[in-house]
Amino acid sequence: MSSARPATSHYQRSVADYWNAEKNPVNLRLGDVDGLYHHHYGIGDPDWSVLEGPEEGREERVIAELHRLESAQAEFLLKHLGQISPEDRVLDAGCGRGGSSILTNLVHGCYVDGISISDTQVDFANKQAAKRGVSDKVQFHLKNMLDTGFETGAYQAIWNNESTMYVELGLLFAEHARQLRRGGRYVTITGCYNDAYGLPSRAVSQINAHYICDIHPRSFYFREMAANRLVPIEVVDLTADTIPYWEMRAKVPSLVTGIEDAFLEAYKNGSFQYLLIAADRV
Ligand code: GPP
Ligand code: MG
Repeated sequence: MSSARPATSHYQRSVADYWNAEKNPVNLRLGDVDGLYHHHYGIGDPDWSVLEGPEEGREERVIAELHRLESAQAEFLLKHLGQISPEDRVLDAGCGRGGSSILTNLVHGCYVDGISISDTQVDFANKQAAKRGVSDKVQFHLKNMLDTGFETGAYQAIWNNESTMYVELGLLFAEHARQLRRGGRYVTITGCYNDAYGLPSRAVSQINAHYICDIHPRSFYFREMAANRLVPIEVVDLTADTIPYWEMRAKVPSLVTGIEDAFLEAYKNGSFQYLLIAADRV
């Protein structure tokens, strides 16, 4: 597998095409608030009063509020990375436009590698790092998270923020275990389908079709971590914390992408769960 051509299958190339073309206002306008461009959802209690009050400025108020909830999600993930020193290297697998990577460098001052199979995202993220003057420590690369070519044992922490549903978990965790040093930390925030519900519900299947992804069952995460020297230390069910984000997002016509009702239905019927899983590399 060559790093110069990171999308190695027809499937991966179709995913790269999606992200190379993607310009959703819900991502770009939220990112414009403070220059942290996220590709994940929000958690926490929204301030519903932003929808009230004068119509003038309402859209900006909701954008700022949704962005605050998405940043809260990234900060929550970041809190689970464990001790990170400025000399440490961390890896953002499926970095999107770079928001989580830049935030992690802001908080810890560490070296961050972000990787994506979308060259548009990698270029965008590197421009953001340059704008902030952190390109010496935060670098984005066109790479496949299943075969990065990065050094073995070089990373203190690795995370996937809503990007595991694009890959086979067994291959992913084997590569993460290789790159993490012993005692390092792996964290994911992910949407998974609930084994206790059964197989994927219609709403889960609609989410898969919308993003061209393959949402895994909850059980696969633990099975594949256990098989790859990743031992869970914390599991947080964020389902109830993310529903209000979707309820607010669904109320803003200029931001909706059409997938909001499927998320709300999937979370509310119990077929889909939003989880943080943190694991130690042993
Ligand atoms: C959000 O990206 C994340 C994904 C597309 C991966 C799928 C996630 C699941 C939990 C199933 P985004 O911020 O680009 O999405 P949107 O454009 O809808 O805001
Ligand atoms: Mg988004």
